[in-house]
Amino acid sequence: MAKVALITGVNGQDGSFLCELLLEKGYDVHGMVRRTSQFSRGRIEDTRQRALSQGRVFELHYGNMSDPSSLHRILAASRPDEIYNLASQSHVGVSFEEPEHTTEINATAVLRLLECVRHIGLKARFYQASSSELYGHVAEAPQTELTPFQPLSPYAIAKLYAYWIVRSYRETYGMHASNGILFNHESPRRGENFVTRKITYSLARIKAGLQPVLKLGNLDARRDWGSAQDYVQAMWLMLQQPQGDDYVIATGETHSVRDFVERAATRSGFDIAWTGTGVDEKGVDRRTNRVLVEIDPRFYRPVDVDRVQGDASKAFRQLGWRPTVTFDALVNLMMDADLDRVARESGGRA
Ligand code: F7E
Repeated sequence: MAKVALITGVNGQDGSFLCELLLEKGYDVHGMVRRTSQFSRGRIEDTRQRALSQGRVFELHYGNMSDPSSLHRILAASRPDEIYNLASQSHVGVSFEEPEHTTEINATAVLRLLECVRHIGLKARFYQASSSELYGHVAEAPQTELTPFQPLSPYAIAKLYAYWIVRSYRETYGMHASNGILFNHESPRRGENFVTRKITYSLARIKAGLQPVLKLGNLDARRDWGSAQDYVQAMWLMLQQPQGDDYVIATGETHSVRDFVERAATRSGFDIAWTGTGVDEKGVDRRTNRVLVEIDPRFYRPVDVDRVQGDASKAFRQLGWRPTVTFDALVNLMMDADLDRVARESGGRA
């Protein structure tokens, strides 16, 4: 019998890669999607059509992390062996504007889902999408599973609750439940309001004459950026272990937003030089003197995590996991995908 997986947030970047991975591994896949007024299955529709044409099970269920009855219904209907909780209000900046909603989805709803699993009496293994944001005001670098958490944003504080409630259910009820403390992970499927995708999409549009300039906030923030496709492998590996546990998933390299802009600009045929400081800083194309990047204080956060760099030695050792995509390769593949996409969107004019 095929194993059954349930993915919440299946239409997100990670959900879309994970459902492809699980279908390849022979799973029956169930996904929870929110009902919205607009079509919200863009990232998974092709995979779903392909799966259905091959007679595979890839079922989508309308539900909402705020609605216990929908969680109950979906769990009872799918009876999963593995649950991947990827549903989240995933934007750290937005969490300062919608702190209660963020807490509801990223904290309370995780407890709600765990309680539903327990009450139905499912023996499902549970993966929780935890985050390097937990480290916040970083106590040490690089960060491991033992580094103290000092979260800064409403997003991170809600995710910290989720982290602990998952550990509590593991320890109290003997659930096979794991936290994947994932550092930033990107792909051409990343939402356009995250900095990496915003950079590659905007540069492609500037190149095509569709956008005048790229406006950014903090250029000096450093992140450990890996490939989303690599990271969903780690999620699956966690649930194949004899016991639930918590793992850092990261590349171990740290780069600034500025580094990302420079590499993406080079890939798209610009040669960027920086002038000015603070809000007056600009990124200028050396060849044409054209301003490509400006600072817009609207994109500053009230507080920002400064230096994120993970040490995934435990995952290397215990899961046999390894990142396969370097920083340069990641930027290049995202930049190339957006250059292609914008060329298609603009009917070849680019
Ligand atoms: O920001 C700076 C911003 O929004 C990265 C989520 O997946 O990873 C992600 O959270 C950095 C920050 O990701 C802009 O201030 C500058 O320092 O791409 P981001 P994030 O906040 O690191 C963690 C691990 C998660 O768990 C989250 O769910 O870039 N930055 N200028 C900007 N960021 C944005 N979004 N837009 C700007 O214009």
